[in-house]
Amino acid sequence: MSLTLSKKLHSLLTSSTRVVVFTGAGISAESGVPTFRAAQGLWKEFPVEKLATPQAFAEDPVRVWQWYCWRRELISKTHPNAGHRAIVRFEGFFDDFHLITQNVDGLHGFAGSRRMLKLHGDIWDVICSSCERSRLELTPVLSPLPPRCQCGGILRPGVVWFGEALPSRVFAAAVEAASKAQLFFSIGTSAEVYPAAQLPQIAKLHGAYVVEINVERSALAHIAHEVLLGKAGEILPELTGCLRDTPQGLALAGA
Ligand code: BJW
Ligand code: ZN
Repeated sequence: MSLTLSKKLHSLLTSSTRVVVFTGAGISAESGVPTFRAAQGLWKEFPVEKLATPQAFAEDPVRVWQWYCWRRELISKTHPNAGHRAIVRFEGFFDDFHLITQNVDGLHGFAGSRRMLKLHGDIWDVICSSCERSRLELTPVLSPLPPRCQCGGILRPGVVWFGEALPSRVFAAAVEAASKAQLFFSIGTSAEVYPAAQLPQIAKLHGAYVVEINVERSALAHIAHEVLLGKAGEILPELTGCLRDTPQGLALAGA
């Protein structure tokens, strides 16, 4: 695939210092992690209200944990792809760069992204429902289920379910980054889940140039200044491939 950059995007890529990348499940699709809302997505096979709500966990923690163990095992066999790696390169290009992700799979971190705002938590964290202590638990399949904390409380996956508030400091930092961004990329998200889906809107309202990268137009496409249709793992390396460091700052390769 060969990407032709618009003049505007070309100019913003070389002149912007405040850049935000906002990702969803589509960035990990090429690694083999299922997305949520596609025809073969997670929600088509498993009803969300039975698995990703606090009510579902209260009703049947073992059922919920079985689903999370299955996903943890699946994700543990995957690797970051060219899209994740291109975003790591972005971090070095722009003075004030923020990666905001809705993903819980950890692949951005495994690729080498150092600073991330994780809006929906992390599937590798476990939190005690009683004492609220949290810890990283990298063994994919836990046994016995449900796992228990040393205080005796039931441990839960460290993710944000429907009806739960996003971590307030993380969301506030994401809103601030979106508000200050000159260039905002929304990548591989259907932009249907709120409040995360407000971020591209906030960025646009504050003057950012909003670019969507997706295999199909999402719910936010109508507000984006540009939609780059295609796989994130193909488009993102083309974008970073255009850029090189110069002593004066950024330039386009070959310029
Ligand atoms: C590719 C590709 C390739 C594929 N390259 N692209 C209005 C305002 C505020 C809230 C609400 C509201 N209306 C309704 C709500 C409530 C609710 C909500 O948004 N519901 C909507 C469904 C309508 N929101 C909430 O409940 C949130 N909490 C909340 O609002 O709290 C209020 C509160 C305040 C104070 C006290 C108490 C409460 C919480 C939302 C939590 C979402 N959690 C999940 C599960 C996380 C854990 C887990 O993984 O198990 O997060 S749901 C799921 O959706 C997951 C994702 O992060 C999230 C977004 O999905 P995403 O990433 O966009 O994936 P897909 O599958 O939808 O899209 C993939 C895209 O990739 C597609 O577009 C493809 O085309 C594309 N693609 N291959 C590029 N190769
Ligand atoms: Zn505890």
